Amino acid sequence: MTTRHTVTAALPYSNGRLHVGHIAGCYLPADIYARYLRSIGEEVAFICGSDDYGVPVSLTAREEGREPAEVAAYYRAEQKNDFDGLGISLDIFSGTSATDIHTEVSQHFFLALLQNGYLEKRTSVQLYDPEAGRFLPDRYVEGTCPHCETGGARGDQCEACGKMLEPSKLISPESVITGARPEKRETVHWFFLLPKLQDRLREWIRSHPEWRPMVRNFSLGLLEQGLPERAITRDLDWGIPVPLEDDPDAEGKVLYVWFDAPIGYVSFTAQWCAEQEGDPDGYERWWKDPDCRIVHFIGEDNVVFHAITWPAMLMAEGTFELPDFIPANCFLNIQFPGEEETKISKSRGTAVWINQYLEEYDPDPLRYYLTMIAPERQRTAFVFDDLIRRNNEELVAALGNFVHRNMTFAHRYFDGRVPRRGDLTEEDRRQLAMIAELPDRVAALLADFSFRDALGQVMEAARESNRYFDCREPWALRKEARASCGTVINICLNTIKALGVVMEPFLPFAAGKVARMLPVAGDGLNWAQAADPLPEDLELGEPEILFEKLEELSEE
Ligand code: B3M
Ligand code: ZN
Repeated sequence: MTTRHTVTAALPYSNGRLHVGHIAGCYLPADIYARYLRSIGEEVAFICGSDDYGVPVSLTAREEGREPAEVAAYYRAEQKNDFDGLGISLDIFSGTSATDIHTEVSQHFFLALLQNGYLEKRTSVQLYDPEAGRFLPDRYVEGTCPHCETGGARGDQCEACGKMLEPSKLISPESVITGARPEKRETVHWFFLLPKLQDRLREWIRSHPEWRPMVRNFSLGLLEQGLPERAITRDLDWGIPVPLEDDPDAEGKVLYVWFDAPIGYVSFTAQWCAEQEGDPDGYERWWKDPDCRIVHFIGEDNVVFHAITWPAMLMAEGTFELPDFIPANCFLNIQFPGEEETKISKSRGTAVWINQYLEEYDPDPLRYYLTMIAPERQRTAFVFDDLIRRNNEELVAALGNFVHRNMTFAHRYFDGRVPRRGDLTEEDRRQLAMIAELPDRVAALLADFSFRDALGQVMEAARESNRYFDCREPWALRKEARASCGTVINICLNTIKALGVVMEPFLPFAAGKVARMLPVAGDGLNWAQAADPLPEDLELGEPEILFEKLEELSEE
């Protein structure tokens, strides 16, 4: 059995803050998974950092009249606050322009690929803005997608059909800087010879029937069409320099952002190992050991890069393990009151920002709602009033209520201690059986990346537990059958313990309160011991409210 897992979440471009779409896409599922693995006692490296180079950050820097490095550092810090506020339990959140380690590892990859015969220098024709006097790589050009004919497609990838593009293939291209119609000019670049790896890639993807169709079929489809050679360098002044000092062609060239970005997963792991253990080579146990499972959480627009180009880079470098699983979520749309469902968009102002949310609300309700509507297999829509409603009707009314009614009961009538468990009725046995199998039931779904269903099971268990409480009527038993009353409360407190464990990956803040209310010595609140009985007579912590009832939004 695996005991070590490298869990990564896509690197956010450091050119903006995070909104609910980012979180639902990959950061929350990755966090749920990492927390679950830790709870079952596995070793985890949960790695992320900002994606600083290339056109996205340069363009923002242009708009904001600042240097790209400054923009990257600013948004990286803001993103880190958002992650911390939501309890995204990353082991490291670095950035691709934050350290020299990333530069070194990226340049190593470039040189290894060159040496192994997977890179070749080519003279290529690129778009050039005569007014700005510069080349226009990637998103510096927009136009109509040659595949699906959607307008406004970016030069690197069409958002509508997901295909990778070349700016020179766009129909009616325009410079994003000046709006000018670009000219074609020759320039030298290094090309990644992807066709050489096509067969290996196909074989490898075929060997993973367990992947989601969105990842597997989409990638196999691209392989079917044949992979093109891709330029992995750019004429830009913001990026990692091509490490060929003796080659005049390398002057002014940097690595393509999608070349260095996934390398960030490795370089941030090395940075983390250096910081933790003083040994940057420690990253090898997370990346070069076949017994370590590598999982990349991403959004739907990043599939090509994680299922094809990044694995191809790893194959070409030759000393790394390939990813084991690539859970990709679809996009999250948004719907405002009285309006149609729409894409989340910064420029159109259709987004809910994490920092703004956290100014008013607790993180758990958002984590709950985003998991319950997770776009795991299709796009779904974020509706703020639904978040409020589900907080009130589900978190407060089912989970919070069960915990609160039992904690207050125990404090009031059992001196704030776990009462003795006596003879069991049929219902008592059924409730105990339910909590005994709950951890395995939730675990099976988590291991299968079905987070939405897993959380559904937790909530169903909470509802069933309320039914048990109501049917056993401890308030009535208290007078005529105190021992039975104690048994019921004992079973309910044990239920809270089990619920506290299985809710932790999803609702870590509430789970922290449960841990304070049931102060089990040692590491009693872990997955394996979720259903082990609480010591009788254990002194309970003060009752805490797990979830606050929220007011529906007034029209603003
Ligand atoms: N920076 C995120 C995006 O496409 C991109 C992910 C990189 S993961 C290596 O929005
Ligand atoms: Zn398209």
